[in-house]
Amino acid sequence: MFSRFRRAHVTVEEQTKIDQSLEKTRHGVLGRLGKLFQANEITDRLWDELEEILIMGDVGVETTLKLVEATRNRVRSEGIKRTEEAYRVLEEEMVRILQAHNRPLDIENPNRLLTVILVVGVNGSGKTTSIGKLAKYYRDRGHRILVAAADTFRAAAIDQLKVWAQRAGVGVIAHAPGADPGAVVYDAIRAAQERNHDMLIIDTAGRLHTNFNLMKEMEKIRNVAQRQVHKAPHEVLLVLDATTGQNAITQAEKFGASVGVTGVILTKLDSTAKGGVVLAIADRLGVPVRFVGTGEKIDDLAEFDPWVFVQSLTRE
Ligand SMILES: Nc1nc2c(ncn2[C@@H]2O[C@H](COP(=O)(O)OP(=O)(O)OP(=O)(O)O)[C@@H](O)[C@H]2O)c(=O)[nH]1
Ligand SMILES: [Mg+2]
Repeated sequence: MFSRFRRAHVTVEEQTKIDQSLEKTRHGVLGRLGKLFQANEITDRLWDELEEILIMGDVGVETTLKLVEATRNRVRSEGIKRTEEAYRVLEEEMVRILQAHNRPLDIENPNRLLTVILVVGVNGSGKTTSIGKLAKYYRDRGHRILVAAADTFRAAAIDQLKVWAQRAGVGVIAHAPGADPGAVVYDAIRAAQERNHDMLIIDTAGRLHTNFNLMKEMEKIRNVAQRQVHKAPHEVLLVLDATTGQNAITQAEKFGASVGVTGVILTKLDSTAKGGVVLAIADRLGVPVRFVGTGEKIDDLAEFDPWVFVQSLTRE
C-alpha cells in the first residue's frame, strides 16, 4: 500500500544510501520502536512510551505530539487491536508528514533555458560539499552545469568550490576573495547563457560579520538572479546539518524568513543518530526535504524519498 508514495525516479542505489546512512539512527533511541510494537496489547503505556522515544529521537515535541495523536486516532477509529497493525499506521503517518509539502522539484522544466539554484546555510553545514555532489548528480543526468563561487567572504571558500567543481567535471565562475557576490552571480549567469548551460548552482557564504549582513547578502544575490532570469532563483536549497538535531530548525527559520527557502538538503545523515530530525524539519518548515547527504564523497548524495526513509527507519 506504500507503493503509491514512492517516487518513481529514486534508484535502488539511492535507496541503499538512505538505508545505510540511517545505521546510527537505527542503533539510537529510534531503534527501540520495533521492540515497542512487539508488545501484546495496545495500551496507554504504549502511547506514552512512543511519545518518549520520538521526543528523545529528535522528532521534536510538536511533531511528536501530532504524530502520536494522528496514529492513536486512526488506531481507535479503525478498530485496530494488533500492535503490528498499529505500527503500520505509525509508518503511514510518518510518510504523511514527510510528504505534506511535497511538490515536484523545479528543475526539470523543459521550457526554461537556465535553471538557477541558490544554496544557502550556516557555515560548516555542508553547502560546498553538497554543491559538488549536486553538480555531479545532475551532470550524470545530462545537464550542462556551471557553479558560482558567491562565498567571497572566506578566502579558502573559492578554492574549495574549485576543487569540488573539478571533481564533478563542471565549470566554475569565481572572482577574487572579498569581491561583490552579486557581481559573481551576474557574471555566472551571463557565462551560463553564453555557454548554453542549463543549470547554475550558486555557493554562498555561511558566515559574515553579522547575521543581518548575511541575510542582506542573500537577498541581494536573489535580486541579481531575478533581474537576469525570469523567476530565478528557481530553487533555494537550505543546507542543514543533521548532527545539530533540533538546532537545525532554528537555523532554518532564520533563513526561511529572509530568502524564501524552497527545499532542504539534509547533510551528514550518515554521522548522526538524530535522523528523527527529518520529521521535525518536514513538519515545521513547510518545505520538502529534497536530498540527503550520506557521506563525504562526491557520490554520497541521495534524492530523499519519504517511503524509503520510513521503511529504513523502522526496519529491524
Ligand atoms: N559525513 C558527512 N560529512 C559531510 C556531509 N556533507 C558535508 N560533510 C562535511 O562537512 C564539513 C563542512 O562541509 P562544507 O561543504 O565545507 O560546508 P559549508 O557549508 O560549505 O561551510 P562554509 O563554507 O564554512 O560555510 C566537511 O568536512 C564535509 O566533508 C555528509 O553528508 N556526510
Ligand atoms: Mg563552503
